[in-house]
Amino acid sequence: MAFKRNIDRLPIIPADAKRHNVTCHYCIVGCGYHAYTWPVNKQGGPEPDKNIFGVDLSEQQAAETVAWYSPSMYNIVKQNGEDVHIVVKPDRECSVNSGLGSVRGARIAEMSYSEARNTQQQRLTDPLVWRYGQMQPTSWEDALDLVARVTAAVIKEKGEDALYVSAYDHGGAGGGYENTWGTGKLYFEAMKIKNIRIHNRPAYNSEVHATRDMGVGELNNCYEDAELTDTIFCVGANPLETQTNYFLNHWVPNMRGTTADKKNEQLPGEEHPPVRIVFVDPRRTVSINACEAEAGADNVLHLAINSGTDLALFNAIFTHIVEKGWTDKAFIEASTGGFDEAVKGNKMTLEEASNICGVPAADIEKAAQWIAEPKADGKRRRTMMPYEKGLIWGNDNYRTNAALVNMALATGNIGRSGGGCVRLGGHQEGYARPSDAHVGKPAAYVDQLLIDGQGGVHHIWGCDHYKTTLNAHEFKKVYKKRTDIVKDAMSAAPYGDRDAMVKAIIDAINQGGLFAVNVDIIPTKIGQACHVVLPAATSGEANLTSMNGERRMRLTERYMDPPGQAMPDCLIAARMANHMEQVLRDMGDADYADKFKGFDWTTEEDAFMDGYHKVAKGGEFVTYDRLREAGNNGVQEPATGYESGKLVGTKRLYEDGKFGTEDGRAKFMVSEWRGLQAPGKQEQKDKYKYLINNGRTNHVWQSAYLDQENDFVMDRWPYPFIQMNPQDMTDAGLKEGDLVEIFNDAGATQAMVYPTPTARRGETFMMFGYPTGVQGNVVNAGTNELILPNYKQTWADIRKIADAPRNVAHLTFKSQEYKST
Ligand SMILES: Nc1nc2c(c(=O)[nH]1)N[C@H]1C(S)=C(S)[C@@H](COP(=O)(O)OP(=O)(O)OC[C@H]3O[C@@H](n4cnc5c(=O)[nH]c(N)nc54)[C@H](O)[C@@H]3O)O[C@H]1N2
Ligand SMILES: Nc1nc2c(c(=O)[nH]1)N[C@H]1C(S)=C(S)[C@@H](COP(=O)(O)OP(=O)(O)OC[C@H]3O[C@@H](n4cnc5c(=O)[nH]c(N)nc54)[C@H](O)[C@@H]3O)O[C@H]1N2
Ligand code: SF4
Ligand SMILES: [Mo]
Repeated sequence: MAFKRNIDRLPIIPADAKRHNVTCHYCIVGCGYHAYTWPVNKQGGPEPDKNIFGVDLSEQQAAETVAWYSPSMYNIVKQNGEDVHIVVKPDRECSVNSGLGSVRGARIAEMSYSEARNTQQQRLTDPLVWRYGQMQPTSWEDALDLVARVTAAVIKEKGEDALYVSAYDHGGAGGGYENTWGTGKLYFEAMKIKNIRIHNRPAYNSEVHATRDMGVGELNNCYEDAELTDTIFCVGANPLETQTNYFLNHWVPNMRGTTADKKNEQLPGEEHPPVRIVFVDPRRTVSINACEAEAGADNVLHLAINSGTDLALFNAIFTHIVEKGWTDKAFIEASTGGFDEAVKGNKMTLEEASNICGVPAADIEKAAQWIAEPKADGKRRRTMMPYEKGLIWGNDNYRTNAALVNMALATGNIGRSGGGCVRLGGHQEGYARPSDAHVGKPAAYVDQLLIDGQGGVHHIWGCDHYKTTLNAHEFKKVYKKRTDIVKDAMSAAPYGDRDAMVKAIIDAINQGGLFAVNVDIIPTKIGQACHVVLPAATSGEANLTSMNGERRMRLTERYMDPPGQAMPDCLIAARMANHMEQVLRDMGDADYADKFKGFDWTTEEDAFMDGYHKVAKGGEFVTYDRLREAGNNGVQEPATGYESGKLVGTKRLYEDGKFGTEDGRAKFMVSEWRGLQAPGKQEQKDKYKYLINNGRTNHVWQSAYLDQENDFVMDRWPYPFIQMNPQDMTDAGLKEGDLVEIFNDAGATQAMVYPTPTARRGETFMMFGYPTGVQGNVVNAGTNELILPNYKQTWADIRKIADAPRNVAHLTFKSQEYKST
């Protein structure tokens, strides 16, 4: 193993170290951490009064002690210009994780920018502009002036529709209401940008339109519901690897029976049988393995459906539940509408579904029983239905989402303890923006318009389409060509002559060029095509608010300095607006300039008070001070008050049976099965041999933007893995670790073969968005009617490129499953 952390011994955290509240800025779960910092020339001692834990560290500590931290939780960073030691360790008192870290979160410290210890030296420290044929560092003033002059010239000449924007809807790492508000106010209030897309999909729309149209917000339960539930019906998700501590701290205890007291206390007078779990996923995941090990194989059912056939399965289960009379009639009557139409429209027999989904009818029937057959005491089962990207990036997204919510409504499992039909989630969330109504529905397919030569300026905030979009091969080909036209024009113009430079850029845009601005924390792949790169501060380097998958809102307090001149995104947006105002005034358009007023923020808190505090439901109760007091347990949104020095929140949505529709009734939806719906999918399936299913793995966070500079991760995954059935490998002449090309009509990419005996013949699973092999290259351009991508349904052929290279030689290709003890 080449992997080293260069740690000999670690300093003891002194008793007087500063402590900051931190919400992990990786996944949606939002585990609570504390960042401890203290001067670099000091350290604590083993005596109880000399260390932060107040215990005698010369004694052996117990196995689960909190008086401990790992090397990955340590670093040396700058705080107000001084070097300080930092330890970022999980908080035992946080109800989300109860002290658990994960293979991602436990590395927050070592993934920080450190000049003293050389970690994350890739971080951007200064604004960069294209000049003399390369990217050169410059001042904010210079970079923003260029951005504003080009942007203003283009929108004055061609209108605001010529400004294209790609912007996260979460607000950067760790979410951030401040940052979505900053960008939202700029593009939706000062301007009315229509050609805008979100970080993970090629348009500005909801991932889960249907549930919202039915009146059911997608984060409607709380993590405790997983401890109280009788059955979990988990769709297209792999929570051990992707919502790790939610799974470990709230699902597993229920499987182990350690939540029995909680059940008896909160749900008295009913039977609490051992929890059962159904997984709907074409592939066997380690989550399924873990559930079998923890709950017993008899209590776990894996419906290994054919890729993209969830809708047929849900309609069959729905139909069966209705036929058996296992619906919640009182709830349907009191709180919903459209039930009879849905029953009629979605009728599907177990056999029909079995044919489409490729799973035995008896298993579908069993799933229906586990979901809805009354318990031995005659009481209704409590069933939770979590879902994520296997459904969201799956075939016929809108209808499939509706079909799942139909099941949850029919069984009365929304707004009820132990229930919920919920997204498991991706990042920490932090959406607060002015209305997006002008964008329209369906929203513009931004990637396609860019490929078609539309747009003059492109602003990109914290996302990297080169790694993460669909039809990525084609996108990159065109994007490079268009941005090169502008680069060549810029190289030919004298940089110091601003008017000549802007004119050269505009002329190039008129010849089909595109001027691109990238706001990020590292040099990205798409950034290589950009003309201006702006360095953002990230979580921990700015104050940042966000909420997790149970709407739990916290403040992550700034605990270190951002690298160099980097600034929080909200302030970058504000400074961009200030420059736009100035430039438009210089151009003599005072009315337009006035629209860019109201960005006089100097801190993240200013952005928060202007945005979330004013526009969010319950936002008026929430301030930084109150969140600071609320600590790592924060408050569950929406806040409903501030009483006796505490924020009051909302544990579960819809407990009163009133939903988010005009009449307050949740709507059932007709959602008929119509095969592989997105253009080109069925043809691809017919033409190519392998399903290229794709998604995530435990160690890696997203497109590996930080992991790519972390030895621990790059040692394990120098290349993205593609899991293959060993017999398929033999047939294709492949050995473990070999590099293969994956190719189809949409494009080609590369991966490393990982033999996986549980993979079905002809079905592979590849890591998505990896720097050394982009799965999105082979995802075709087809979307659903609301422009939701269909990343998961991709088919291609595979051929060998090379034997396992040297940096693969040390890898293990063992199964990642574990046995029950
Ligand atoms: N370790 C780690 N955790 C993460 C992330 C990360 O990068 N790394 N990213 C975060 C983000 S942004 C997100 S959005 C979430 C995503 O979280 P998940 O949705 O849990 O992750 P994925 O691996 O994308 O996909 C989940 C499963 O969908 C299955 N699937 C594929 N096709 C189908 C289908 O047709 N039907 C069904 N039912 N299932 C199918 C795949 O086999 C896969 O096991 O993870 C978050 N958590
Ligand atoms: N094939 C395939 N494609 C997929 C998916 C899939 O399952 N399969 N999943 C989709 C999903 S769910 C997601 S979420 C997307 C992810 O797609 P992206 O959002 O494009 O990918 P990330 O790696 O999350 O990229 C985030 C970028 O933000 C930067 N960044 C991090 N923190 C900050 C910050 O505080 N400020 C700023 N300005 N920048 C910051 C990082 O350096 C990185 O370059 O991929 C989507 N694409
Ligand atoms: S489970 Fe998610 S939020 Fe928790 S530590 Fe791991 S990455 Fe962070
Ligand atoms: Mo995501």
